[in-house]
Amino acid sequence: MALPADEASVTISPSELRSLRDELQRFLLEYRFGMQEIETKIGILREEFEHTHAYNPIEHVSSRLKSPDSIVDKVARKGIDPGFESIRARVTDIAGVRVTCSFVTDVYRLFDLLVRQDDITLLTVKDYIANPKPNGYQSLHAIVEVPVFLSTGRVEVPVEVQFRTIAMDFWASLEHKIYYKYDSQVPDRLLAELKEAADSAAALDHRMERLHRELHGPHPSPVVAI
Ligand code: 0O2
Repeated sequence: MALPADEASVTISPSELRSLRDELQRFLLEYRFGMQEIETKIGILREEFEHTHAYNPIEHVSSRLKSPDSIVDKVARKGIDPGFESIRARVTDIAGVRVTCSFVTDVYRLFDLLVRQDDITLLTVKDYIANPKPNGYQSLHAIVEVPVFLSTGRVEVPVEVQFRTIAMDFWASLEHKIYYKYDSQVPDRLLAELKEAADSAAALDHRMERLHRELHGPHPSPVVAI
């Protein structure tokens, strides 16, 4: 069933509404399972890394499913056909996992260890660490597809995985709050200060990693083959 494109002119019966609700729940369930698969993979890497190298490269992991409201906003903003199939094809960040690492090296190491797993398909990468956004935002974004095995068979579910350091995470969450508070109309003075703060965060990341190396020597090398 397609979602109504013009909400003002549509009348839906209670049974149609129930069926639409069931379809939406079923649609979102696949993304929840995909998200759980990625969380499990990250959890295994974290535990195994700690066990093998006595080092934990992950500070914390969080995840979220996009709310139906945010999906509808994105569909409208990007002019996507409002049916489940086109949303499935075009909105690839319905399931999101954020991995906050200790150091920049860990960000790339974790990314590498995840995408080299042979059931994972890497769809896109955006490296906002090598190429920060003009506002200063940094993170490594990957859209990956992970298989989920349902009673009806195997489905490939896209999950957006964001890898970042604690300093990048601190900056992004403050910037997000400022945007929300100013309803996206942030004064220029604050924008300039946010950009400076992003540069300071990047310098701090660099410095902390150098200090860490001085204390502990180079990081353990990544596993060569999985
Ligand atoms: P939420 O609540 O985190 O889901 P699009 O997602 O299609 O609009 P694009 O280019 O696909 O745009 O997305 P991109 O650049 O990969 O970034 C998507 C997500 O990265 C955002 O999700 C944010 O979580 C984060 N992000 C990107 N740029 C910024 C930024 O400048 N500041 C902050 N704080 N976060 C950013 P959503 O959907 O916006 O929100």
